[in-house]
Amino acid sequence: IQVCVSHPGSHGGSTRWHYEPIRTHMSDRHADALEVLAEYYEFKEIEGPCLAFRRATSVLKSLPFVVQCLRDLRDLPCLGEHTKAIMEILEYGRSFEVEQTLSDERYQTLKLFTSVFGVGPKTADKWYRQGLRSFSDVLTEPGIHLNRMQQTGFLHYGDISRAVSKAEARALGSIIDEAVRAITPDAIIALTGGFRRGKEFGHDVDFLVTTPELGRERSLLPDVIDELKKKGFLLYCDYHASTFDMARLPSFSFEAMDHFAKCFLILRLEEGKVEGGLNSSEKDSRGWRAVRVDLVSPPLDRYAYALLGWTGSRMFERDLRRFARLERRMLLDNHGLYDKTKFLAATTEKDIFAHLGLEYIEPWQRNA
Ligand code: DCP
Ligand code: MG
Repeated sequence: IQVCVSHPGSHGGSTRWHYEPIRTHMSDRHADALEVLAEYYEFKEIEGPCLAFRRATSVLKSLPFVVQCLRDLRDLPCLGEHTKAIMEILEYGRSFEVEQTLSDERYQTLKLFTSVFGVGPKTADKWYRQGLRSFSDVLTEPGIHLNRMQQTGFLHYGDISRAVSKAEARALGSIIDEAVRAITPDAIIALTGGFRRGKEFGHDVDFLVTTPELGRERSLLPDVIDELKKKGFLLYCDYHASTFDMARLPSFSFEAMDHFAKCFLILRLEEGKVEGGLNSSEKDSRGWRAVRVDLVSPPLDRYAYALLGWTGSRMFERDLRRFARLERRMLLDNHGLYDKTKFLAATTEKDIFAHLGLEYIEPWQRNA
């Protein structure tokens, strides 16, 4: 989780740094190029190269300098054979491999279809194999059945595919705060996800909500959802009750969702509630927009683990789990940290880093 390399500017000295949100035009360009290739393999469901490109993207994003020549790539971890695209950009100003991918019909179509809320790579691929290439193809194809999530995805497509700003996330924070406190005044609420890491924009807004009373969190979300509905904020709700079982050990699979109660929402956000206005197109005069919001409700004794897990980034979480497993012979996931079968209690994220024998890493340092 820490990149340890020789900085090109230093003479053989070793520099350590964390994932940091230091972004430059050039490193963005290289990282974006590799992300396209990662996505290409993701759509092909070939995990190895997909993960390798994502790792390489993370390394590039974490560099405190701009990659300007091949020498800068020397000694960097995780870049290996995946430097071809970067080398092409450095040499010719563009990458042929990336351009080829971007003009690939299957890539373009899957990218388009998976941009709809509720449409994953499997459905997108199924539609592609049926010969569908555009939204109108999908919406007019007689044999296609859209589930409720996908119908909502198409209905609010413009709003949901538009980035959520920090000001909008703050406004939603107040709405959630008010709704949760109307149910239990002593609730504990935290902003998680990309906005907790200090990102300026996100695709949704993630919150953790719980109560000091153990067990009460199991029925908290249904009450909060009712409250949001009563206040006219709720456009869509997909609620999953808790299936959390204290006795179950963490899973090895990173991608598996945790078992806490959670809901995937679409909320109506009024212009007047957002400082500086909505992040909407100029022509949009409705005065409101739809925003994706996730609420997760862990029991208080697992709160720190849920907070760490939901703060991300995904690659940071993956690396932290890998570190726990390989370096410490421990198991970490959103529910807890286990040394063999012993659960290690934690009330804060700092406790978890201490259990792992790591220095505390601030949320803004977990960005790549
Ligand atoms: N997460 C997880 N397991 C999942 C989904 C998410 O552990 N199956 C964690 C890692 C993510 C965090 O939750 O960083 C929030 O998920 P998002 O998809 O909302 O990702 P971000 O908030 O980091 O980015 P953004 O919402 O801006 O796309
Ligand atoms: Mg998010």
